[in-house]
Amino acid sequence: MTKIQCAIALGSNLGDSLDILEKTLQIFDQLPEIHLKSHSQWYQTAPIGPPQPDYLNGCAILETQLVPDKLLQTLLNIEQQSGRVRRERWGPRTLDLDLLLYGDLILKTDTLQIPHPRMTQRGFVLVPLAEIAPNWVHPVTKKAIIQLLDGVDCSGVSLYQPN
Ligand code: ROI
Repeated sequence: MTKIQCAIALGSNLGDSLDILEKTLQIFDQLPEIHLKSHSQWYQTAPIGPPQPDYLNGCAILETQLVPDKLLQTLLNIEQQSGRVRRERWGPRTLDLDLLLYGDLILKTDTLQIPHPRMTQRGFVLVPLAEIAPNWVHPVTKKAIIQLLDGVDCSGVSLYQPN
């Protein structure tokens, strides 16, 4: 079976976000069906949507043989393990995992849209993704990630500095 490279966005603004995100990378690495190829640094980002604490955001590149549905299910399971009780649409969360890109697949079902429909507008996704996959061509816009960054306001996104 062929292995597909996928891009995942990670975010947290509730609880010990740094610890939650680092543990999530470890979980990725321990799953037999997923290989963690690379991950970005963490970024502190101003919340998009209603007022709430700043987020920590980052991105990871995974290699997997899981079909998109199974990969999504795996991501949801990991979210739940990290203590997320329920998903309020724009509310704070202990862990949010979004499937951004699955090779060059374009897919739209009732439960899953790939590429992620809002990734091209979000600095908190594009900045970390450009760090690890600047030349990945977004299959819908046909633009490389680094090009997509051009049109997006990234003023609320800065490298996280632990103190
Ligand atoms: N805002 C930022 N900065 N980072 C996120 O991960 C994030 N996730 C969300 C909403 C509520 C849209 N805002 C966000 O789901």
